Amino acid sequence: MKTQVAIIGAGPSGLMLNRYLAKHGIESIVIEDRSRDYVESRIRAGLLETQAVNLLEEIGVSDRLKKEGLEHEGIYLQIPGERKHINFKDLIGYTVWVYGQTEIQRDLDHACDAAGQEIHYEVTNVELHNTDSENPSVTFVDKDGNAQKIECAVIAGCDGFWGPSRKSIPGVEVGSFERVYPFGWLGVMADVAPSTDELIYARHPDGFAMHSMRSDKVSRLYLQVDPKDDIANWSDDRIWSELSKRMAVDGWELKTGPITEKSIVAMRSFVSGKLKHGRLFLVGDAGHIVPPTGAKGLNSAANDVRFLGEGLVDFFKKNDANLLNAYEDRAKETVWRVTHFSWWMTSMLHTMGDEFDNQLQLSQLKHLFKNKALQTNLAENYVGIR
Ligand code: RFL
Ligand code: PHB
Repeated sequence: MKTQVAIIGAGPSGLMLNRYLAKHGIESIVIEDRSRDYVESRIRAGLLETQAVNLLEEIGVSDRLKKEGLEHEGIYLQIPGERKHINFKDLIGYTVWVYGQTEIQRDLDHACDAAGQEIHYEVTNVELHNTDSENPSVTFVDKDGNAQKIECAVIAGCDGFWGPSRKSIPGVEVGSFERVYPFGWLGVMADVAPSTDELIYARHPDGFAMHSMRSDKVSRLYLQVDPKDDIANWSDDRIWSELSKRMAVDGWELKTGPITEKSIVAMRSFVSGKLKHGRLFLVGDAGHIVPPTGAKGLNSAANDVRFLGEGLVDFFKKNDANLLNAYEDRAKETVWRVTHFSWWMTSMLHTMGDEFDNQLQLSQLKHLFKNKALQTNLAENYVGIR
């Protein structure tokens, strides 16, 4: 096979990039090691910032998002006894959108179907070759067991944190940073109307709790837990009672309902030492990971897609490599901003350390509840104005 860009990974990064390139008349081939069903049903992100919504609109996959998504003007932050609304729209004039990653994935898949874009699912033995030359290639074994080769001008590594692209870069460990947090999130999806109009981020002495949603009938909730805890230790009753306790405020009640999915995820921050090696470019989780407290993973992936997409358009259409060569620096500036914001939100809201740390967190939240400059700073980072 021959194409301009070989895209490894059919998650949000891979397919957003595929659609962006297609819109600009640039050809790409996508390969993915999982099945389409598996990728479509992976429950993850829910919160989209303005620039991600703009990108989806630009590549023609925002119709359902605009119809079924929920536009939110702000979030609630909470300490025991006090819930404070931070209104982004009033503070800085921007809103955010609640729309599940499963839905974005489906919309992207359907857009690829409509365009006749082939995606090779369930491939194995993916290997990258000659990435520091002008003729890189990707080899793999297709679903039917046939050995395949894609010859291309550029490889986009959109294969998430565990994929082969980053690992293929010599010396990538140099300048890579990782922080593994001593807690995880237990996430549940429940068939019950949300008990709140906008997201609640609650700090509680027993641990962080969060209330998000997917629609007016489906709630998404999270609890801070030990990352090594076994989900089997968490009955539905125990989950609801812990959520109700950690999010309690006078006059408010958490509605409960059937839990349809529950799992525990570890939390880490990671920034790759390199996002580029010759003609290989890392996009999204392949190059960087944040804890979900700032809702930045998918949003910064969209940011990478725009920067790489712009670089590739100049490269293929104007024979100008300047923007493409600037990709790593442009992307990393945002990556470090969201890395700091996600770390800050995580550190302020999760229970860790001793009583001194607890008092510092509480003091910071109380200060934020009163101080408009701090609220504006949070709002700008949360909606992604950079
Ligand atoms: P993905 O989604 O991991 O997709 C990578 C794809 O590459 C495939 N792959 C391979 N393909 C071919 N060959 C191989 N050898 C391959 N190895 C892997 C994988 O199967 C997969 O399909 O990365 P991508 O596309 O960069 O997208 C990143 C986002 O998925 C991620 O950042 C977000 O989900 C993070 N995140 C959130 N981000 C937000 O912006 N807002 C949120 O509200 C938000 N909430 C969350 C989140 C992540 C969470 N978890 C589970 C970590 C909430 C949670 C709980
Ligand atoms: C979600 O809806 O899954 C979600 C929203 C905001 C976050 C994290 C997760 O910060």
